[in-house]
Order: sequence, then C-alpha cells, then structure tokens
Amino acid sequence: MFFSVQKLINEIVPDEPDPAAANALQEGLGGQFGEMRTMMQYLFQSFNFRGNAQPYKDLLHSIGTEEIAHVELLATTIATLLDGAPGYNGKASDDLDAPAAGGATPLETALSNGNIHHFLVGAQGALPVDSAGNPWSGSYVYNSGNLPLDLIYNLMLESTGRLQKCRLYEMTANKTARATIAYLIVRDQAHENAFAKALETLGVDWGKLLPIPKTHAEKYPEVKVLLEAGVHEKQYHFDISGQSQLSKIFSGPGPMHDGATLSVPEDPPQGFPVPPARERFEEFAPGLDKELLEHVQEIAESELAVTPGGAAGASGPDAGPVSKVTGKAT
Ligand code: MN3
Repeated sequence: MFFSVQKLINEIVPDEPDPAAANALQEGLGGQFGEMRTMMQYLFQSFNFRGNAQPYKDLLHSIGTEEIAHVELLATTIATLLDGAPGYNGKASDDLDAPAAGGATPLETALSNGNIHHFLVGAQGALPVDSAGNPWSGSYVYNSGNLPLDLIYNLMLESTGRLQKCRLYEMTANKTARATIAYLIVRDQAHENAFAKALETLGVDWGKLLPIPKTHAEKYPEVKVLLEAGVHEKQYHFDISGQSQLSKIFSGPGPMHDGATLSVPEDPPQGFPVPPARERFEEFAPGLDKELLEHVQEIAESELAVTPGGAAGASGPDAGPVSKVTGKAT
C-alpha cells in the first residue's frame, strides 16, 4: 500500500507562464516514454513479480514509487506554466461574473498557444495526454514477466525518456520548465544506473556503452549542479517497513564507469512545498458561488475531527509519514 506526503520531490522554480512549454512537457508526462508510463510499468512489474528474487522486486517497487512523485512534479509544473497564461491576472473578486465582463476574452490565448484543451477541457492544469494530445495508453506498459527482459526494456525506457527530456530542455529557456526537466534528466540517469546495475549482477558487461544516449547533459547548468550533488548516485527505497533489499543491487561502483558510487539513503527525501494553486474565475474553477464558498470556508475553519494523539496518531503539521503511520517518534 502507499502513503503520501503533501510535498513535491523537487522544487518548482518561479518564472512567467508559458503555455507552449507546458504543452511540450505533456510528452514527458503522458507520452509513450513519459512519467505515467514509467510509473505504471514498474509498479505492474512489481505487483506481478514471481519468485524469491526480492532485491529485484524491491528495486522495481522503489523506482515505481518514485515515479508517482515524478508524475506529481510534472503535472504541477505544467499547471504552474499554464496558470495565468491567458494574460488575465484579475484579482480574486466577489464578483464571479467579472472575468468576461464588457466583452473581454480572458481565455483568448487558448486559440493560438499550446494545446487548446489545457484551457477548454481542463482549467489551466495538466492532462493525461502527450504533446500531440493523444491520450495516455495502458498499452505502453511492458511487463513480460521475464526479469532480464523487463530490466532490458526498463533501461531502454529510461534512456529514451532522458533523450526526450534533453530535447525538451533545448526547446525552452523558461526557468520553471528547465528546473523540472533538469531534475528528471538526472533521475533518469539514476534509474539507468539502477537497471544497468541490476543487469550487471546478472552477467552483463556494459563496457563503454553507457550512458545511453551519449547526451552529455552535464553541459546544461541545472543538470551539472545536480550531478555535482550526486543526485544520480542515490535511490530512495520509499519503504517504511525497513525491509527493503534494494541496496543489495543499488550499491558500489556505478555501471557507467563515471566514478559514481551508488547508495540507498536510509531516510526518505525531505521534499519541497507544493505551490498554492489560485482560483481561476475565467475557468469557473473551482466554480463555487458565494453560498458554497462560505460553506467551504466554515468546514476549513472547523475543528479537526481527529484530535492530535487520537486514533490516527497525528502529531502536528511537520510530522513525517513514518511517525503518523507507526506512531513511532522519528
Ligand atoms: Mn521518472
């Protein structure tokens, strides 16, 4: 089962809205080699895993769990790039009819920028589609049940994902987009390390083949900073049971012969704040009238149903997931 923390796995760096960049990033989210695919592929491989090779199952499960956070990060990045994109930045108002008053067209940009569905179907938020608008498909998921084959395919998936993210980096100078793209390039490299190392334990000698492709992504300044911090050498296990055997595979010299030393941190990542998503009256989002808004406000300000120290064991806003679940001090 899964628990959640209301944090993002990487920082959202502020910049101007950019609906065209938001649409390009949809490929990294809902494309054939995007984060929705890596998430579903590794989780299904883990759920369907047969036999006793637990360290390999833990590897698939750990990376699959991380990919959930990548889907969240990329969706938040896309929504941030879209937010306010119509150039309508009117203040939150009691007058819910204000956005298009007097014949104004606050959503006009939807006709000429990016994907019209971002404004017409969604409300300046991410969609489970690729950059050409094709819906994400479960048929992308590869899970043969044969461990070496699945690992080979996963390495191909991470390599293609990294290639496309390097292309995305070269399409936009927007800081919000580039910060997320750079982070995902480096995590793809970590996952290339993970699957290549797993195949190495099964007898593969990579020689000089890795990394695939030879993108030399360290030329991108945001990527260079992350590589220098060793973000490509770590893999979190995301397992609060303390029984993960991931480090039996993800440890020692990296398979790329780049001087990397692989390790599994004991503690989960700290995370970064989720940026607030403001109301968008021109999108009728959230679409509550005055009466409903007052009602929602009353609920938000009411006392918690579960008191601190009660059945759920809540212990304050900064308590980590481990303490909430197990009741143990962290
Ligand atoms: Mn990923």
